[in-house]
Amino acid sequence: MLRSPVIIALDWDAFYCSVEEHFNPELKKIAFAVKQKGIICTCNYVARALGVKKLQLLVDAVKQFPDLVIVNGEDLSRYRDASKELWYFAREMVWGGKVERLGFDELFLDVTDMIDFNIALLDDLHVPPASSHPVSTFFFRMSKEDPSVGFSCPVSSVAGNMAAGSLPGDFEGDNLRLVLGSHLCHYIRSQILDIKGYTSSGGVSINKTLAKMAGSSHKPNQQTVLFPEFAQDFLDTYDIGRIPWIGHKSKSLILDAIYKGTDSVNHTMEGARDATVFNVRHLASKQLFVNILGQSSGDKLWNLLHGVDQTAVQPTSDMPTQISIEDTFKSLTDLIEVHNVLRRLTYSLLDRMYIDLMDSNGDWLGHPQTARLSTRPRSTGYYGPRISRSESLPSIVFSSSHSRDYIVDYLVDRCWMPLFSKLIGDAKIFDVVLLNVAVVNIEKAPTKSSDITSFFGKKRYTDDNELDVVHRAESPVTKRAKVVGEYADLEVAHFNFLGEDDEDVIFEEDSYDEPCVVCGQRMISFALEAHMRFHELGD
Ligand code: DCP
Ligand code: MG
Ligand code: MG
Repeated sequence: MLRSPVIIALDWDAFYCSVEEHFNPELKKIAFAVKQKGIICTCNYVARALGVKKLQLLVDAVKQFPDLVIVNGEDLSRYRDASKELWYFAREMVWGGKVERLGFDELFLDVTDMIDFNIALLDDLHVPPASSHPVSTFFFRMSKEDPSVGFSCPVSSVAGNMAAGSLPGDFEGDNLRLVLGSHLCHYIRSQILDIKGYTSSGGVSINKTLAKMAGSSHKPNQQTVLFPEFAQDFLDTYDIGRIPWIGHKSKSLILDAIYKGTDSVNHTMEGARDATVFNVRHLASKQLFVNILGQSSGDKLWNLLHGVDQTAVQPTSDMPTQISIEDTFKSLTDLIEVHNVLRRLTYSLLDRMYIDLMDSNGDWLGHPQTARLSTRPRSTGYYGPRISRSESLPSIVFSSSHSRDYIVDYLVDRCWMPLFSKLIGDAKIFDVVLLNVAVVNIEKAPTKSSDITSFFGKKRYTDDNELDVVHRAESPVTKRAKVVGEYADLEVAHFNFLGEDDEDVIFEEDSYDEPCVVCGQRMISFALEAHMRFHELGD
């Protein structure tokens, strides 16, 4: 019989807040929020209990909750580091390291092998897998080699919550596998809490989407298993916009198609159109989805509404595929300013490269081949397409015989500025709202020969350049530049609307140039997308 995978989805609770609390435990007791520019990007559960909402506008939140403590979260370094540490820690527990990261605070764990192995042991033991045996306990092995490593759990009850409420018809096959999965999820979450101090919400099911949705149905610090027989009932109550991977655009296209030609004026209004999975499934068809979204997306989204998601957990590699740093602006028209911004971004980019691509001996683990500069002309709007230009990354980046300042200046003058000129063309007059510097096409360094000489055909400098050695040793802790936004190898789940200095964007009410279509609040255009999620999330 073909067995379904067992997937665990983990999402850290109020993640940025948890990281802040980690460094300052006093914060645990008070209501506080983390802000990025004009938005509350998250708030702790103490604040949520008072009514503060994720992605609420900062001005609203402080008006409504004058005692709310605000922490500036525009420097992502600590969140990124904590995220990595938790990922590594969770990955240690999963056989074959089958762990995929999504954004900073979510992991998907494919624990199918671990469950298969333990189910075989369970079968050998002839432990009655019937719910009539509430005392049947089982030692779940976390190691194939060492039978003493693991934990005890009851096989006749589920750890945590059950989505859609009830026990399945039987405790066999996939159901039993998910029961064991729920105990494994509980064990992994407990280890993370006990050893790393972070709470999480966990979901367990037969695919990534169901596991993720199950996980977010009971928060914080809880977990939920979703048995396949209840999946459709569970999904049917959701708004389609709450299904992961269905974005605003797809949702509007789907609703427009379903309600096209409806006489009712009300139906043209977003809120009045029933967008539940149940309704959409009954009013639409797979063909309609394909017609409006194209074959592959149409198929994929239609399947998701039916709880079918065949995407495998793709273990995230230690080596990012690209590293990029960006900042957004209301308007940038001056070449000297562009130069200054590029310098600042390049310092951050180099720091990021030292942290992510260099080992503790200062040897490069991977070498990006290409430098890419992207921008977005203001004329195409704050969500308009990015335009990019690339060229070979100068190998001076890997040099240990030049100071960091020298490398930054070299990159800005010889790489980014020429690329910027190409991007703006002959016009000379420009107005851009985004600058993104990236290193891409990262190739793994040849094993063992961590000596980059052979790789680049250059003489390798053996470190007597103190400045550089000091810089690199220190960079993870003291020399972190403020990283202002990153679209590294992660499929970033949300729009980061970061900027380093508020001088780039003036947050006076009258500079809020776009109204939110739902609440009418005016705000910086590039914060709109994140703010819309606030409305989507509802209460
Ligand atoms: N984040 C962000 N911008 C967004 C959404 C989120 O910067 N538009 C950041 C802040 C969050 C982190 O990403 O702490 C994780 O996002 P989640 O949606 O998982 O939110 P939290 O972890 O904060 O809260 P929850 O307990 O609801 O998971
Ligand atoms: Mg979270
Ligand atoms: Mg999350």
